[in-house]
Amino acid sequence: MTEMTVIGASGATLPEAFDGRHLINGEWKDSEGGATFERLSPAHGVVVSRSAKGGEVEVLASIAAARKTFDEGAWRMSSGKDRAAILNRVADLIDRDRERIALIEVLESGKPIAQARGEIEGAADLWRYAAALARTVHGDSHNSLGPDMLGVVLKEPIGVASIITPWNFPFLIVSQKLPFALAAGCTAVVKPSEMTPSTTVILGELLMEAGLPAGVANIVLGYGDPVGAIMSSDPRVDMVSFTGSTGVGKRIVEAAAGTLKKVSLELGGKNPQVIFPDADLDAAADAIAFGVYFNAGECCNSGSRIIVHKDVADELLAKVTALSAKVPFGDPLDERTQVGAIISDAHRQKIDGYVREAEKAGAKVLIGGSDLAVPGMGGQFYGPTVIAGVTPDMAIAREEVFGPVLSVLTFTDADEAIGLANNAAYGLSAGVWSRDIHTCLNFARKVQAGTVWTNTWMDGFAEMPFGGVKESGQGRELGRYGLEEYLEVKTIQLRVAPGRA
Ligand code: TXE
Repeated sequence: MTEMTVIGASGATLPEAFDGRHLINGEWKDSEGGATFERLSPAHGVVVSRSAKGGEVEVLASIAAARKTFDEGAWRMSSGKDRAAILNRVADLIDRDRERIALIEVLESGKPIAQARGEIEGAADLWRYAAALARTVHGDSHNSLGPDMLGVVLKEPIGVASIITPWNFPFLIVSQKLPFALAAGCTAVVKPSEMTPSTTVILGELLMEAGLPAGVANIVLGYGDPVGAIMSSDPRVDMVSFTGSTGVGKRIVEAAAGTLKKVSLELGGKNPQVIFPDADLDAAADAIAFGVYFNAGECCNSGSRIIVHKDVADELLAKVTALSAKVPFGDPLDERTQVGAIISDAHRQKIDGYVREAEKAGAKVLIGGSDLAVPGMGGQFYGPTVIAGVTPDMAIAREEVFGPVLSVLTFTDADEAIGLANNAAYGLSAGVWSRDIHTCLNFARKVQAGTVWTNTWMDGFAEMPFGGVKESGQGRELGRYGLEEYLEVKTIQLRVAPGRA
């Protein structure tokens, strides 16, 4: 690989553009007609990858390969032990290639290198966890149906899974889905976001190296239209697993309805954290700053909405604003950076639009609220932003901004806080800060969210199921539930001759 130097603030040398192709039935393929698309680094403004641009031909061939491989049965009937061995090998290869994967993740997404490394390590852990689950696939039996009947309940792989992923955590999110599908015995067609395709291509290389049979996992690069749309409607697909925007999630449900596919959706969030007056305000401020600036706020779990008791609002805001002023931002290749670039200029404008609208409606920008010029960088950055005086009627209180922007609302009693927390179409995650466990549990039971963090924010474990209620989605990833998503129940009823045993 020849090296070229780019003038980034870190002075790093960047590899030449990554060439990505489709993985169809175990073979690397260009698109028919040679169509490609390019990705500019959102931080550096240089071309970092060139990918084959999939169309109908490539997506139909991938679905055909996944269908044929599933129906032939070798993979779905393989032992959990054999599937686990492959998944564990993939995990080892991810560890081996961590730096290479992290670098491309940074270049395509603009996220800080330290956070990208954490993401790749977390992904390897998910492949290992799914490997362990592969050996636990089982149903149950019924021996109290009468003297001549025996009932057996099997858990079988659901079939061909379409896996469609977004740009914010490309390698982690594909690893929340694909290893669980494979552990269950499914075959898959995977489409990464057009913004961040390359680490999924690297994953494809690792799958082949680990010995995954041809056709079990296929990768098509390209856009939602036509690739994602066909993956959602084709009758040969049994299930769609999607992470992305709520709008596209709804379109996928419509597309899947024609053949009644199962659809699993992990969508947006407007995640509230409620801070009661007895909370440890230093710990809360730290977690709030981390939770809203992690991945530049481009995170479904972003703690973007603070609901703080009036008595401690000033003190908490002073702490959060001071931390916001110190967050290291800039070149994502700099080891110290904690807030990198915004994924695209269009998205930067969307973030700024929310901030300007809130200001017009009477909210107050305490810090940030504008683009950041980072010397030596060609990409787009937005400053860590805290907005106080937000009221429930403002768009910024209810809609997903997906940027480094914190909205602050206040409350006076617990019922009001819970009402404010539930005042959004989303229900992904929520947080509560108090030293009183009863306050925390009361909130945890009444808040409409898939995950509730108490006196902490954004911890994640392979063992703990993750997903949302309301318009944040349906279905669960991770934990045992993450495997169950890809399993179907089959009932076998046997009439046996009584007394022959
Ligand atoms: O997501 P999209 P985008 C939110 C966040 C962000 C907004 C837009 O608010 O600002 O979504 O981001 C594929 N059929 N989240 O535009 O469009 C697409 O190619 C099938 C929240 O990137 O939802 C990509 O692979 N697939 C979120 C994937 O869907 C289609 C993470 C996601 O793209 C399709 C990212 C179609 N009709 C954004 N159209 C989270 N939950 O974390 C597009 N796609």
